[in-house]
Amino acid sequence: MANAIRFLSIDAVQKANSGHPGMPLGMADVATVLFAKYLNHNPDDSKWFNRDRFVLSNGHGSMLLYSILYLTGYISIDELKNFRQMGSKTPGHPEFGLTSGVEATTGPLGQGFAAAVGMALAESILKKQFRINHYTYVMLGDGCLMEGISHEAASLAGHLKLNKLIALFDDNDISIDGATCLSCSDDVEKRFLAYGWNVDKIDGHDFDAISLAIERAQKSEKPSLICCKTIIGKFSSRAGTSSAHSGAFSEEDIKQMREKLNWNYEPFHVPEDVKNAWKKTVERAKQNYNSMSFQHLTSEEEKEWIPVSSTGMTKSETGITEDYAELQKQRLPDNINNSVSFQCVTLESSENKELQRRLAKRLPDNIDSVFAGLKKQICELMPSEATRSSFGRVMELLAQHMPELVGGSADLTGSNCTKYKHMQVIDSNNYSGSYVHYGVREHAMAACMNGMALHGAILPYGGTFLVFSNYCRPAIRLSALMKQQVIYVMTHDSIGVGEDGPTHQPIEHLASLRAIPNLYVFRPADAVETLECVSIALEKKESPALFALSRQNVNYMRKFYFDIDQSTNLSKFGAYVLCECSKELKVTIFATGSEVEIAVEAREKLQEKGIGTRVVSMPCWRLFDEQSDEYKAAILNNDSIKVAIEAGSEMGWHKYIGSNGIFVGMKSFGESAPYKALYEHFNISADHVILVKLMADQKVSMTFSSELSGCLIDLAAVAEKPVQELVEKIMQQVIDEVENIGASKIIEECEGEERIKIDEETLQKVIFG
Ligand SMILES: Cc1ncc(C[n+]2csc(CCOP(=O)(O)OP(=O)(O)O)c2C)c(N)n1
Ligand SMILES: [Mg+2]
Repeated sequence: MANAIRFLSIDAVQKANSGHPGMPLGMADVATVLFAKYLNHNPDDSKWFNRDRFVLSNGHGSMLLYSILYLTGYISIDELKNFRQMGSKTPGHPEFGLTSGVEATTGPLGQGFAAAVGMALAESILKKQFRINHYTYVMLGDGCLMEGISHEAASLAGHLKLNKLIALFDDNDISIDGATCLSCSDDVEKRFLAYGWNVDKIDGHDFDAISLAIERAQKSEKPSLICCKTIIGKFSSRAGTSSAHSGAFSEEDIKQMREKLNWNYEPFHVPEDVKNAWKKTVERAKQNYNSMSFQHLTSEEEKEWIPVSSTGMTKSETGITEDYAELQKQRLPDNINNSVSFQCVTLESSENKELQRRLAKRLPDNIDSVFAGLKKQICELMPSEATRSSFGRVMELLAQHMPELVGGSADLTGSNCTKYKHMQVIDSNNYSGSYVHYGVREHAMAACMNGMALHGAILPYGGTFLVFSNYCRPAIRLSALMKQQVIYVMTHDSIGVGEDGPTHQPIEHLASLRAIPNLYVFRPADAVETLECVSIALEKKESPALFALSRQNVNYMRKFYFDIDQSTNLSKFGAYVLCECSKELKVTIFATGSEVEIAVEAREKLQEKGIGTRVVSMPCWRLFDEQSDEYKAAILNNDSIKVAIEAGSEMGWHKYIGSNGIFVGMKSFGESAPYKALYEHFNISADHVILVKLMADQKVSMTFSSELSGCLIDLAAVAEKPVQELVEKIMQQVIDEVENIGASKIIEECEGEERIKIDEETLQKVIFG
């Protein structure tokens, strides 16, 4: 049976002339024992809720999994023949959602392992709510264990005593560069013992040893690591060397392997007796399916009951009557009727409905009215508060109605506003809570949330500072790629962090996160927008959402939107006119989050000067991009001067404000200072917006005269007090910069004043960076 995995794997790699045969050749024996004897699964119902989860963290060995998925009836032989080809269900690395039986997208080493920790955690949390009972198996290699994320994830799993987690380590001492001793001399056993794991060391080619180790692990009270000593590329001429890791073998090599293992068949051919042996393993797994809980029930009638075994409950605890059990037995297929006794129990029909709701990711029926009630309250209250507090305000209420919400933070609970009064903390003695203290483990937190979301019936959210989203980024990318609904709560979203300084002040983060496809990055301006964005995120069932939330208080902004009926969710357009101009439209100011109030202040001042200005609040770029062309054109209004204000990187903004648009934001890292001083220092202020707008106007005349000082002097004449000071400051900056860059400059006397002449290119460089 194991050799079927071996030959299917090498046949597929040969045909594709690309792929990784070494790992399947080495781990075929371990995988065979696991799938044949232990893994509970059902190819006819691959989403069976109580199935054991199997994650291939060393995703480069995808052919091992695909071979098994073929042998157990998930995919066809043609898919194996199409390995790594366009449109096949057998891409280079396993992809969740594409291939039935693939539990997680893996390939970035270590991510699958951490996701498996999340799945095991989900099982522990849900066990009480839905009486599920399954194992999470994860296969991983040296690479996964070298990756830092494996430390965080293993440490968390050990702390939480996730004893249903069983990790099968392909302990082959080889990675791409050669022997692992080139770069690593960890004692993996001691490392995991120190994390509080149960560790076993076996010969990964000894079937009995594999069986015994899995059985020991199943009984363990701790998570288990089974170090399986294997030979990479076993039976090939490259066995035991890094050259077996990837790439097709020579024809001669393949011929010798076929001879050695007596496998005298055409490529992709599996003899009937071996096929049958694999089929039998499916029958075993299916038998458990029929006698275990949570099948996907289809008929209306059956939805009212769920058979359960292995619950550890006595007959009386199940609360079922013999009559009822009899009735359920009659519904079961004949072949297993006898193996099921009174183990059929009803879940309270409400409990079952709740499970169906959560698996389908349907929101509770009353959620619209919950949102509407809170929105009304906020509109009356008009709170000036940090958007992280607004987020907490919204989630606190929602979490009381949505038990699927499992929150957490990477040791910043109070700062992230992620834990609410009614929430119990999950710990190794009690998993019935809904809050995880992830510790300072952002990598693992994000990847575990993926695992929980993949598991089903949980909607995870977790927080850290936006600047540390970089530590979550690989997992965020995978949430987006796997279409998983995970909510990332990223507070302290700009230089508004203040005194903690540039290490804690995100600059390029919004731009880089917005670049991730399918990730909805929300940066709400106030409490109402925060509520609206949360409600949108809950509807996005196939996308992760990331909230960039302010540390500092922001004013309530929606009061500037003049509509008595505030019920429309304006944020769902991604960008909308918050303040319309009351004169002919000359300027449109776009802003997000805490900078929206600066935009509104600038608008007021420009309007006073007779310059018609509108403010567009833009809480989510992606949503705006999805609007109709007409809507986008109406908002972008290409005839007005466009200004964008965001205390972050300029990158991406010119898509909306055009190449001539004016960006007011960050061009460097921040500084350590009180936040108000920082906004002033970096010229993120209403006055600066006015100044650059006026300068932009002047630029037009600059085409006739390249005398910058003239421009500034004229400007000084029209500007009022604070702006005038700013003009002087900027003039000085210009002079300094011109000197710095050594640009040619001519200082001349003109009507008793000193003037500098510089060319327009230099001017642009100095003013606009
Ligand atoms: C995060 C990450 N870094 C690098 C790689 C590229 N890569 C793929 S497999 C591999 C070596 C992994 O070694 P091991 O897990 O021991 O696999 P084996 O060669 O034993 O199959 C590397 C570096 C990757 N897939 N993910
Ligand atoms: Mg290895």
